[in-house]
Amino acid sequence: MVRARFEQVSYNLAPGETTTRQKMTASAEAHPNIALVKYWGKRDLARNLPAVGSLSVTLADLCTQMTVDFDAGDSDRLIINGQEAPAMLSRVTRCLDLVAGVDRPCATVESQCNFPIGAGLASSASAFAALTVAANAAAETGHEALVLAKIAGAASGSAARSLYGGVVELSAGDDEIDLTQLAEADEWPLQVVVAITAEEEKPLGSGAAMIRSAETSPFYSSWIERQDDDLALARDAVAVKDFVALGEVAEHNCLKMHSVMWSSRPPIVYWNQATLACMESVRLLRENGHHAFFTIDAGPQVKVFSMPDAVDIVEEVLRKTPGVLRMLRTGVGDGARLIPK
Ligand code: 2P0
Repeated sequence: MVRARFEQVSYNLAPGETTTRQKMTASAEAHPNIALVKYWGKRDLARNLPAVGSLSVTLADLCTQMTVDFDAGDSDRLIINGQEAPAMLSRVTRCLDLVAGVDRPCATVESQCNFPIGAGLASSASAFAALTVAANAAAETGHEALVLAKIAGAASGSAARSLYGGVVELSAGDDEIDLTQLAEADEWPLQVVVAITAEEEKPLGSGAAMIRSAETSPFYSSWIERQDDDLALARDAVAVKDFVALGEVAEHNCLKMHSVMWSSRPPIVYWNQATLACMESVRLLRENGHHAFFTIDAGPQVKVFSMPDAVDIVEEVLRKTPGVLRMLRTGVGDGARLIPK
């Protein structure tokens, strides 16, 4: 376990007067997660409580590294991949307040992300999971993982799941969420190939899109009502490592969520032609006897799950699919953790 570093630094208070305070800093990394039973809809907007439970797989190779430095500057700062990022700052500030209290010193937060941000690859999940772990260590607040998950979830619903590795279920209670790790990262060697079909940021953020769906889609209420059935099917499939059963419920749940989006007013369509072409490629793979299933989030990228014996053919078929720009390939990863700075 890497501990937060505390350095003694001097601050000038007034001309000629100095004092010594602790400089509190720590770094953490977290991976995005891909939901197979999706979170779409909020029960409580102010607290960002999800309307439904969800079930996800944490990825191994996509990663956000976050350094939190409570450096007692005049205001919080956020730097993402070397650039000042004021747009996300208020969410970061609120998250730091929840971890370390509103009386905390101001912080400089630096984030490095090795995959596209805001493009339907759950970059906010890995970001806020890493942020809570780094802030918790830097401020020595000693919160346990479930508390950090709840704080991360208040910033970004899916971020709660990235505190944990492997296969994770988020339960949505009336008043708070709960999290259960259903399988460890090394328990089931699922493979994920992400087909990138567009690199730009999505036109509508998922938070606003969820609100629009709840207010306007005629299918929203049945989406909510059926979610527990899908969660039970997915949980059972994970328990016995039934890839085909997991794939069936995952594709069904994904298409149901997108039906809610499409039937919103105005419609929310994150897909492009390559998204559809990838779905067809997966169907053809299955027709040829290869076990694979897809899922798609609030963006045009297609995530294809397979077992190790099929991952090469999945990658080859997706590479040849019209409109696929590039691919990312990964296995199942661990939860958020501290790293050396
Ligand atoms: C999920 N998504 O379960 C679903 C599927 C996108 C589609 O969670 O508003 O960025 O910050 O709580 O976590 C993306 O939504 O939403 C998401 P907020 P978040 O992964």
